[in-house]
Amino acid sequence: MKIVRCLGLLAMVAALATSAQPLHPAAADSGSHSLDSPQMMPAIRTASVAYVTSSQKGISDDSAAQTRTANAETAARVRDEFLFAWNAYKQYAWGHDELKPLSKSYKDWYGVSLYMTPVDALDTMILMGLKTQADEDRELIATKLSFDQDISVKNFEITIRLLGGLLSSYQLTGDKRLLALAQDLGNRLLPAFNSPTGMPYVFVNLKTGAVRDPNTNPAEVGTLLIEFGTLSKITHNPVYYDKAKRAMVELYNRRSKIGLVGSEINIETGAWINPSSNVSGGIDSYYEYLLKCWLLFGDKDCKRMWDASLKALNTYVADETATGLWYGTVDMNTGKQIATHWGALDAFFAGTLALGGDRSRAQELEDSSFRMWNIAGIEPEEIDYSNLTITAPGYPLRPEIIESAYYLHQFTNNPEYLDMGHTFLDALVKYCKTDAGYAALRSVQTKEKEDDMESFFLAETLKYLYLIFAPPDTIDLKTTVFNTEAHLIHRAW
Ligand code: DMJ
Repeated sequence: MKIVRCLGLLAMVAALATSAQPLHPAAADSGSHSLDSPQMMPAIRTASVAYVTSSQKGISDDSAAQTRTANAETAARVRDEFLFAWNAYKQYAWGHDELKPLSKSYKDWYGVSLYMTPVDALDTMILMGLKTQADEDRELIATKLSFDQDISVKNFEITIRLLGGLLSSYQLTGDKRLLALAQDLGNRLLPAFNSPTGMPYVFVNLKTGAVRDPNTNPAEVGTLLIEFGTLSKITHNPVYYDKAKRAMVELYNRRSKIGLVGSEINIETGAWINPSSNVSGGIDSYYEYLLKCWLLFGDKDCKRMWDASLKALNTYVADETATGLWYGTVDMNTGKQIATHWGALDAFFAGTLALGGDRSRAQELEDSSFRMWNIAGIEPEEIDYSNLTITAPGYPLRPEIIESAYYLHQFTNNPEYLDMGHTFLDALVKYCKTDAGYAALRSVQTKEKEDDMESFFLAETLKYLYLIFAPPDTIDLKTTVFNTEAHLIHRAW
């Protein structure tokens, strides 16, 4: 059923494909002229897994029914772990950005709280059917969160976590207070785009609009359009879409002759500072958004940019080796290989490939990432894939390999991805669970913990893990796109 839906979407995507051409922001089709009325999100099924009782277990000896029951039990287990982590946040960090699980305290990124964990966690709670917690969380956000703060914030992080989280939860609940917060935040972030090229500065002051740090990377420039574009669609004000789209196009237009981008760029001069090219952190979600902005907005420029970029990546960056398929690091101008590194962040790319229709490479790549996970029984931040040795041993509770397993399970229904899901869940519980939430690992080799539970653990890691086991029609991928922080955005236009 799901596969049929996705094939339908891919057919639509293919039918609308056009040939690659250079893009000029002024002429680009922003798609911002066809704004519909905001609609609430009808496209998710919440927590049907909650209601599988023991009397229903074994209701049939049919193996599909048994799989469904087993999956429902595992999804309920994931939900219990989410609740455990959330309750620890409530007990020790309520009203603050993040829980510090070892010291049983909290941290605020910028001295004052921007309610990072409450906003990031809210749509996961709604999805899991945790209504009491979601209502309490929503009330906290709506009554306490204020962006009228004299602080310089990272445009990228605040966009993907807070703007994305508020918009998603607004679509899911219809609570206009969340939309008002999102619009206020969007307006306060807009000055970030006031650069000579239109690409954003790294930091923007929420009260004064002062900007700083012109040296940035493709991910921070090109991972804004889902959130800003959705704000435009809902508010009928094209300014957000146009600014974020221009930034993405300006970056794309600075690709090398062989179609690749580097890992550091100055947004005042437009000059590249670092020509290393890969799909790793710092570039990763730029590629993700080229594809997803096509799927969410039907923006043909995004489709052209995605197709051309994917071709360049598969030509120069993909590396088929004795240890599997990987995407390495090459010089953006020559395509010459610089490094054979792969990491936890890179693991998103299997899911993006699957979403883009290349299931075969996606499966191969996910197998490679799973090989990385299994080196130490839980995923290191980075390995050298030429010899499968760990080059960066931390694990900050990242979601990407789980996200990719979710997409692949959706598209293939292959039980291999359920097995992966069990491996992920068991390892998280075994190595990261503390008596007050979940902790990052300083080293996957020693399993030494770190006093950190990033908000994306509740926004993404446990959401994708839950979705692997939830009924396949829980999310309709034909009408819903996840932003890079796993916030659900419904295509209501
Ligand atoms: C999240 O904030 C987002 O997924 C981002 O795109 C990359 N890093 C973290 C999770 O690892």
